[in-house]
Amino acid sequence: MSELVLPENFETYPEARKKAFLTMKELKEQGRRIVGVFCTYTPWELIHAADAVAVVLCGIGDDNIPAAEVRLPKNLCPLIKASYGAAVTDKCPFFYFSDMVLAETTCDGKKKMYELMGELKHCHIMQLPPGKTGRGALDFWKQEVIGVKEDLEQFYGIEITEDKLRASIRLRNRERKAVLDFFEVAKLKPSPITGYEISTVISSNEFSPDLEDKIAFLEQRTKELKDLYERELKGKPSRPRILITGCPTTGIMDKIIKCIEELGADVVGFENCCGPREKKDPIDEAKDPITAISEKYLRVNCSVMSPNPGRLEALDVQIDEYQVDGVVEVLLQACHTFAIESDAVKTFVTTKKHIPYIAINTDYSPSDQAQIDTRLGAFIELL
Ligand code: BJ8
Repeated sequence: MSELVLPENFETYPEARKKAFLTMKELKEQGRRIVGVFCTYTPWELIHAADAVAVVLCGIGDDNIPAAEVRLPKNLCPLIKASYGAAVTDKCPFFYFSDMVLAETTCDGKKKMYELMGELKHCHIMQLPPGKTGRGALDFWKQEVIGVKEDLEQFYGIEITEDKLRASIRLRNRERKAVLDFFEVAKLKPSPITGYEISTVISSNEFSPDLEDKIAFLEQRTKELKDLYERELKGKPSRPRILITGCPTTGIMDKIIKCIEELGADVVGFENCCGPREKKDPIDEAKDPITAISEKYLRVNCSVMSPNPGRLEALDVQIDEYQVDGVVEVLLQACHTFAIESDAVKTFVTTKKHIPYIAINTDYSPSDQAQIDTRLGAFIELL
């Protein structure tokens, strides 16, 4: 293998980014296959069955936006701009060292951005049907899943056997359960974990590529938190409990999640792709693997699907199970699908669940932080 080089600007990077680059470099030096992913629709089991490591690509960072705006419009979702900006400037260690990218045509902005990203490295783009229930939607999506399998096989010169797929489904279902149990610790009242810790752990790519290590870590942390609750917190008063919904919040963890907790409430749940959305829904291990994988991922409740009634059903359950006092909807700038759904979400939360709701429209820049603090502070006082 030819020697792996780090990006030109490596020495100027912050320590955390340097560390991630070195970890990924080591992985490549060990000869591991690496596939970059973005979205909850990604059929990870196929990547795992190809003996490849799936890494979540960076879609955060206000500093990644200017480079993206050279080719992308300013009035575009910051997640999309940051994803492209981090890739094109060699600031995302996961993109830099991935062999290929597996992405999906979710919203219009993302799918057009992937055309530009495809100029940088091989991007396999799965075509997502516009709805889950439309005639032929599942058959169409299943063909796309088969297309991924074939591309991985051709790209790496390997065969993804049925046995490998079945083993990978079983392992990922165990991982799902461990992640779900970790999320559900916050159902305890008062919650023994901050929403900020939940977000940090879940969005981390720092786990060992061995999923067994990740499962063990999560099981251990879940146990510690339950013990902490029994020992010190049970019976104590709880702060107001917030559920986050809307767009992914990894890029605004400090701006929104930390801010809510510093203002005196606990973020206990996430009804977005940073929460248990797909973890609650294991893959059927008894079925033909390709069919089971296709069915599972088509069930994801994302606003890019029309219609998307499953999202309100999930909100209904989560608000009750996590004993939620108020809902904060995060709408990233120019995200039309979540912005349009927010009207139905607000009506549902306030008139069916009878709890307060607030929508925060924002991007990755710090310029609106003071305004957000004021609005969230007033909202929390209401609870
Ligand atoms: S399954 S939520 S991870 S698409 S916020 S880029 S929709 S304009 S991120 Fe998402 Fe998959 Fe859906 Fe989840 Fe577009 Fe909206 Fe930006 Fe978005």
